[in-house]
Amino acid sequence: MRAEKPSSHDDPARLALLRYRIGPEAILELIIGDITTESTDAIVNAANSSLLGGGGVDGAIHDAAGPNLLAECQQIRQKRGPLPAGQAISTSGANLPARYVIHTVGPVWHGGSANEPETLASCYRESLRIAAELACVSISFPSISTGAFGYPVHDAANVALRAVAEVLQQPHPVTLTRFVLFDPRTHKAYARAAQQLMSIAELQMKIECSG
Ligand code: AR6
Repeated sequence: MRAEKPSSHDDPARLALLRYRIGPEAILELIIGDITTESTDAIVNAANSSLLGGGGVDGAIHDAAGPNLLAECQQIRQKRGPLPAGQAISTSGANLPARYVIHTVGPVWHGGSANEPETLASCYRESLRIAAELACVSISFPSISTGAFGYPVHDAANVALRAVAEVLQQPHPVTLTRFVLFDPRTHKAYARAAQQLMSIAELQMKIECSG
């Protein structure tokens, strides 16, 4: 992973844009913002197993998407039951700018010895797998599990970025992965994790220039 300078085409309204290159052609971005306004092909929802909505980013996505999103979630829920943590499913984007919403369930933080890192990594891997199946080239993630589910944000940022970087090291249909972080503290945690990740030799990451 290499850091890249934002280009002159970037929207100046993008707060705190940091950009990195992963592997041959994937771009990873960190911004501060509201994921419901993103026009990437897919946005990811940090849902709960019921799939029937909730607070935080889940509530914001359902509010912005309108009732058709809930209706789709209800149908999926009826068909397959609750969604286990670490898994993901997709719906349309309903009234959102994004074409699809990928709903995943992060782990509730129980202190770190209940497989939380593996479950959290699985959320990111599964979301990218589904995005590829849907032929998406771009996806936006929130910081899964670091709100109501209580996952410490620095640890979650490391797990999240590493999981994404490992997938995108290989050729992948998704070439833009954007983390839309809701507050400066979360953005800072992800920026720090990105910095650490760039020095991990086995992921072949090195800094090219700083954004
Ligand atoms: N855009 C981007 N990020 C947001 C937004 C937004 N509009 N709103 C909040 N965040 P949380 P979790 C951030 O609690 O920890 C729900 O009730 C928020 O600041 O939304 O995975 C679900 O139904 C935080 O950094 O998700 C589940 O029951 C991050 O999103 C439960 O919460 C995640 O916080 C899931 O908990």
